[in-house]
Amino acid sequence: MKPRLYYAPGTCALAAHAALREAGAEFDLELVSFADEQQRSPVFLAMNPLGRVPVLETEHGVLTENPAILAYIARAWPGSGLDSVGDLWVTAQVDSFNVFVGSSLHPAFAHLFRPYRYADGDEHRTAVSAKAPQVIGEMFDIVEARLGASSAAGPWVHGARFTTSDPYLCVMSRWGARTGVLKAERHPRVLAHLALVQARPSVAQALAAEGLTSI
Ligand SMILES: N[C@@H](CCC(=O)N[C@@H](CS)C(=O)NCC(=O)O)C(=O)O
Repeated sequence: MKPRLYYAPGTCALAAHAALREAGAEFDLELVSFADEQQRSPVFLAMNPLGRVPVLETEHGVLTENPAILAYIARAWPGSGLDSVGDLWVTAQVDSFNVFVGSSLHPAFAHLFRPYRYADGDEHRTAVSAKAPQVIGEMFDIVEARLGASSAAGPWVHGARFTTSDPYLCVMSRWGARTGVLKAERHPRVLAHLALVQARPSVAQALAAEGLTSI
């Protein structure tokens, strides 16, 4: 059975989408229309009770949560450019970075885009959104320093090797650039990394398939 990725354009599902292409996987893409609230349909909620993409349907079952999906993709296509399973430390670093994105950077954006999850009432929601750019900026400061440390070895998050951390960070950086939180003078390495990742064929193809252009 071919894996099937449920996605919505430009969301965090873009990371798994690009990773599947980078791995050379054959897969099906299934659009989940947020405009039609399809992520809250009973069929979708049966796969992911949180009502969120990405969801990856595999021969083993249904998988949710970006860090787990990205780890699965990297391990399920051995020999692909993403496979780092043979290297214990690289794999641990990739898992660490991806969990940081999933548990800290991404939720900081959720405070900006979806404040209703965190507070009731317009005044409180406005306050939640207003605080978010500061927190996101501080998260990107950590990423900026991280890219500085790995830049001697190569252009990617983990140095010379392109890993799932690169498309995952790319999604966050697209949001950071779009919202103006990323600033050229404060986050030059993050923005340079964004341009490089978007130019990578697997990512460029994923963007095109989702009807998106580079930022
Ligand atoms: N922790 C989840 C978060 C997934 C997530 O927040 N997905 C967003 C898109 S970026 C979504 O589907 N939102 C739909 C909604 O909130 O209705 C993961 O890492 O996979």
